[in-house]
Amino acid sequence: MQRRDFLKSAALVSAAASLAGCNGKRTETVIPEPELPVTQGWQSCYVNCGSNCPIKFTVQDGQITQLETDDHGDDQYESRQIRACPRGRSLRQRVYSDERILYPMKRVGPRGSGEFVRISWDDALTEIHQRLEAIYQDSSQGGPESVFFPVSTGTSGMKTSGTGIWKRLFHQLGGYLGTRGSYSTHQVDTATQYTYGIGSVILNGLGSSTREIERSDLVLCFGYNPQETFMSGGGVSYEWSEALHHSNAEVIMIDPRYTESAGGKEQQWLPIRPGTDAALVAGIVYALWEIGAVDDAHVDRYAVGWTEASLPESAKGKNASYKAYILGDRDGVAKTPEWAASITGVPAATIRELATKLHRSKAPFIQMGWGLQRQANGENSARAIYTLVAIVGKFGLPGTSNAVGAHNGTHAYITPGIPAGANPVTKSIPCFLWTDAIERDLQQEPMTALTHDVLDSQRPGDPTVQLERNIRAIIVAGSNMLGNQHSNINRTHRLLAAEDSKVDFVLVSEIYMTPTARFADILLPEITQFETEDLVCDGWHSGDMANLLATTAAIAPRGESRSAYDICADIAERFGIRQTFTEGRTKAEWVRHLWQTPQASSSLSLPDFDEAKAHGVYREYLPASKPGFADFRADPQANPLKTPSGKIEIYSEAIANLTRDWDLPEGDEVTALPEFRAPWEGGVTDDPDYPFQVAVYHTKGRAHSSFHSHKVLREAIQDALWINPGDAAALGIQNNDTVRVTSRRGVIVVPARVTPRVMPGVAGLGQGAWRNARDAGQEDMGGCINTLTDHRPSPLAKGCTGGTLRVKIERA
Ligand SMILES: Nc1nc2c(c(=O)[nH]1)N[C@H]1C(S)=C(S)[C@@H](COP(=O)(O)OP(=O)(O)OC[C@H]3O[C@@H](n4cnc5c(=O)[nH]c(N)nc54)[C@H](O)[C@@H]3O)O[C@H]1N2
Ligand SMILES: Nc1nc2c(c(=O)[nH]1)N[C@H]1C(S)=C(S)[C@@H](COP(=O)(O)OP(=O)(O)OC[C@H]3O[C@@H](n4cnc5c(=O)[nH]c(N)nc54)[C@H](O)[C@@H]3O)O[C@H]1N2
Ligand code: SF4
Ligand SMILES: [Mo]
Repeated sequence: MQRRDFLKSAALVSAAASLAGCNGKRTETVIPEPELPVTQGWQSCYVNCGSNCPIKFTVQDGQITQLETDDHGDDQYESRQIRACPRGRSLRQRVYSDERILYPMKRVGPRGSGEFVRISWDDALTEIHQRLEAIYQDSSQGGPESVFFPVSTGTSGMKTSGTGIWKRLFHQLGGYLGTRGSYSTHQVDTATQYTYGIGSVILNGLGSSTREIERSDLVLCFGYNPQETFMSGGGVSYEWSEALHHSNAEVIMIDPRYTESAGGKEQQWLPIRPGTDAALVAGIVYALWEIGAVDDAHVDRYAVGWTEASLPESAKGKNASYKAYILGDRDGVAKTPEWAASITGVPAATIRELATKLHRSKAPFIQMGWGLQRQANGENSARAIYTLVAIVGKFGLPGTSNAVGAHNGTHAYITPGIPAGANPVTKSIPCFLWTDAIERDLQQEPMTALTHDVLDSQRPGDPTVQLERNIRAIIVAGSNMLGNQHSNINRTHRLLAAEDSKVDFVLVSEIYMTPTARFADILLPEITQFETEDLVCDGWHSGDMANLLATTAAIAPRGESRSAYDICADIAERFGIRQTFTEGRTKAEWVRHLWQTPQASSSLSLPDFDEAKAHGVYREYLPASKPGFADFRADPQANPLKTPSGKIEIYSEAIANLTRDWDLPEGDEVTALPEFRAPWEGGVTDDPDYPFQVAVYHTKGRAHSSFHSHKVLREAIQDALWINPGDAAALGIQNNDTVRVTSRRGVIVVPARVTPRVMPGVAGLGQGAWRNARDAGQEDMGGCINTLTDHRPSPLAKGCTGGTLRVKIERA
């Protein structure tokens, strides 16, 4: 029985009893129980953290009074409750935040000023229609190619709300300029494509399950912090701690910061200068070679380019092998542990010890996170770590990992969303380059296939593809890119706020008044998930516990907020395509319809929809996968990788060809081997003006910028600049002092946290804090990392380099 029903019947019993008492037929006194207007139901924490944890809500008098987490079942490892982290538990503050946008608004001040007036929905829709129609119909400089959606991750997991709905509408209106890659993993995806043959590290089936750690004797992690980045109780952080609990493996964490994941067990923390992992790998490989621990024949069997013999014909006779690189045959620099120590900050003796440990280990579990690849040289850092896997040679065995990560590649349930349809515009740019498509005069100086990796899916491989139209309209739904999450925010501010900005129209549909919302011309209020129903399945990083949930609305929409679906249906109506957009269904009807759509890979026969809504969480444990590359190891001929050679490509002929064809900006270099190249504002750069590197990280206090407005989280997890006690003393900085942090792009003002948990010469800063500056170039009192970062893309992937920066730190 539901608690609600139980309460009702209890109330009826006591009412009956007291009535009986009045009639004088019974004598005992029964205290009447009031009937509580309490309802409970299920919601989800939709956010881009990789999971979608179930949330149980209680509503009283039309207000959400309490949130709890998954409470089903016996909570054993294989039937575990998918408990929400503190962020999910704080979601009441999302619904009732002071920052909620409750009415449509129109900008009155300059762009970015945040000055708006309230307007009616009717006026908002009319203006959106007029502005968009003007741009779509301008055949000289407008048209679909000039409409743009920045990367939008805030509604990940939603099936009938959020970004996907907006994209459906815009596909039907004529499309928009496409993007490729993500801010998350563009460099490591590219590295994985060229080295292992698959262009994504997420849900690709290549990696090992975290549970392999139970059978490992050495866990070696490069910038991997699952306890903070994958916090779902159903997911990877739980698997990680359980696996370590059942394992005798030695754990070594290579990270500029001593992270949450490094605490608790007997582990070794090796602080490393940001952006130098490829040098560390080279030093380790040299040390392995030095002690005779590399079996050339074994490596050559599985990989291309360790020895001269395994190089492709085009590369032979040029000292182009990785071994030649290590020994310095081409550049005269042997990549000894001493060489690596001078770059990375990891002592040479420690590098030699590490090599010995890898040599002795029977089952090394080598893993990497992605902070190390959100860097100027991120592709080569990731490729170098894959190279270490190949050269150590112990992959595909129980207890090992090939460094791809804990992505089993198996979803038990895939709930379809309202189909977004295809984008009629076939041209796309790497997602990080959108501000260039505003800044450059593309009619004079187009972005091309060879300069900016512009692609046209209808003309694959065509080097003459180019983008000649600037971005004129920006549609933001589920993203904080304009004001916070894209690098060098002061530059974006200037581009959008200029009197003569090429961008004619910025439409933002949001829940909160975010730094991006402040740039809107028209700002629309969207509902939160608690004000609607939807379907949820596990996310892109839910580990081996899958889940499925039908959610219900807890409360009526606040203010005049509306669902993306209803807003888009009304815009579609103005364009005369309402029926095409809705297919005759309301949002609620879509949810029911989608539930009845056969599940792509579910092993569960789905119950009736209404029953499911009352039931809550369905879960399915996915048996731990075999270690990544098991089949490839067993028989590399029969089970080749999807690379051109079928092997692990340490040397990439495809990249060598790009270096010949591409037109790279000065200072950029793309190398056929994963050679170390110092990042432009790197640790080996001697820069007295900006003496500190910054280790940028994803903090447990937010998912990116989402949750920033939850005051309870801001109190619990201080946004502060980590600084080593030695550095702090030299600068006269004490714990909690306010500091001014300056880069070549901007200034932030934040408290300092003096802690030995960050290495000397490096400061630590969590990303995602909301920028707080009215004008471009003004000091940012909110402490947003992207006030400091540079917008220069990485050379190969053209990805986000938001972890490469140097700063100056002073007491404010
Ligand atoms: N709590 C929380 N969880 C999240 C997110 C969030 O914002 N908050 N975001 C989600 C998303 S979308 C993503 S993409 C993932 C991000 O997952 P990651 O990219 O893996 O997370 P980061 O914290 O950026 O980086 C991981 C670690 O790398 C370290 N590091 C930085 N630079 C270097 C380097 O050059 N070398 C080495 N060895 N280490 C380095 C950082 O100090 C950090 O501890 O997390 C997801 N989960
Ligand atoms: N320097 C630096 N920059 C980074 C990173 C870094 O490590 N360093 N990390 C990068 C990474 S990995 C990522 S994934 C990106 C993430 O950057 P974004 O994709 O911008 O993600 P969020 O900051 O979470 O912003 C999501 C927005 O969606 C809104 N939202 C939530 N629900 C709804 C809804 O139902 N409807 C609508 N319309 N909006 C909704 C939220 O209020 C929030 O403002 O940031 C990147 N930026
Ligand atoms: S782990 Fe992610 S999905 Fe789960 S409650 Fe936390 S932020 Fe939400
Ligand atoms: Mo991300």
